[in-house]
Amino acid sequence: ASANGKVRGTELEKAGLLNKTKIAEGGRKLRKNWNPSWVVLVGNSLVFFKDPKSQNPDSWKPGNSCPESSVDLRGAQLQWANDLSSKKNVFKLRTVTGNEFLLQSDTESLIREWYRTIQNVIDRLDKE
Ligand code: I3P
Repeated sequence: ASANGKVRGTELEKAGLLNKTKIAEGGRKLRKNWNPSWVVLVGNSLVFFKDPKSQNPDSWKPGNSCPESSVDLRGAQLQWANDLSSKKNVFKLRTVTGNEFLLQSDTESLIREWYRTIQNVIDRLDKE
């Protein structure tokens, strides 16, 4: 645990609403199904919630809510993917297990900020 009492790797880094679709599972292509998702970057994971109640800042904490799914960012790859969608401001996240997600926002500054923050976590994990 660090000086402020939080166990390293469990700090909330970022949270917000993005459009999300999963496009592959274990390398197998899936049919797109875009949905708004409350996305939380905490420690080494990106956690997805579909419940709007999850937007309460306390609800991401362990035991307080039920995430839809969670992605381990260790070894993950990020790339801009405007060629993979008719939507603008889209990037693709690929996990080591071959799961692929597209994340999108109409607000360019917002999606850039997410890209940068997730890439920083991936880079940090690569160096461990
Ligand atoms: C898909 C839906 C998606 C679209 C996708 C379509 O149709 O319109 O929104 O992705 O395009 O196939 P359906 O609802 O019938 O499954 P984008 O919004 O990202 O363009 P795609 O097949 O070219 O990926």
